[in-house]
Amino acid sequence: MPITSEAGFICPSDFNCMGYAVPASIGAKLAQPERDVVAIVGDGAFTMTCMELLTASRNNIGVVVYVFNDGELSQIAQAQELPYNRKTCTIMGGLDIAGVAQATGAEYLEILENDACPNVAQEALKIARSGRPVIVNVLIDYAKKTAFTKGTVQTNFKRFPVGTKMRFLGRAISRKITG
Ligand SMILES: Cc1ncc(C[n+]2csc(CCOP(=O)(O)OP(=O)(O)O)c2C)c(N)n1
Ligand SMILES: [Mg+2]
Repeated sequence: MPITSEAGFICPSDFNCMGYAVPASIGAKLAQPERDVVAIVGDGAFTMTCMELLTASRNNIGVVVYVFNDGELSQIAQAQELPYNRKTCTIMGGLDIAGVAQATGAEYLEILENDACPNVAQEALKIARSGRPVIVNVLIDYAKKTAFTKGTVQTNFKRFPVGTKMRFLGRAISRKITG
């Protein structure tokens, strides 16, 4: 993702703490009201702090929150599927994102296909600039493994001592065979 301006990107890069995006975007907009502020957040992380949008509505803080909605904690599911050959507890119970918008007074938009991106993004910015927060529900398909998943699995595996490597590999293979 290209970052084209100074101080143009903030994230909780220490422990990648979920729940950061919505309140952080509100804080950023309060600090620099003349700039557009856009948050990108997974549906799991959004669930943690989405009600903060009520604060944004009440105070006319126009942020745009793009929720990457796949119904799962995908980053964890992808990392677990390889060694465990199944999903453990990563499938969520279908958050009604339009309902969150209604509950908090935010505007609700959707991106259901790639082609919709430019128009919806323009519309979202327009509404946000008028002082109303906007939730954009973005349907995401994580059928392919993310670069993060590939990287962390490889890096962690490489760091294991030989004995642990063998143990993990043996378990993964036997789970693949026995299902
Ligand atoms: C507070 C907190 N708890 C747990 C984690 C571990 N964790 C990292 S990614 C992730 C799943 C994120 O799911 P979602 O927000 O839906 O994003 P997706 O991976 O599906 O795009 C979890 C549980 C974390 N980073 N922060
Ligand atoms: Mg998700």
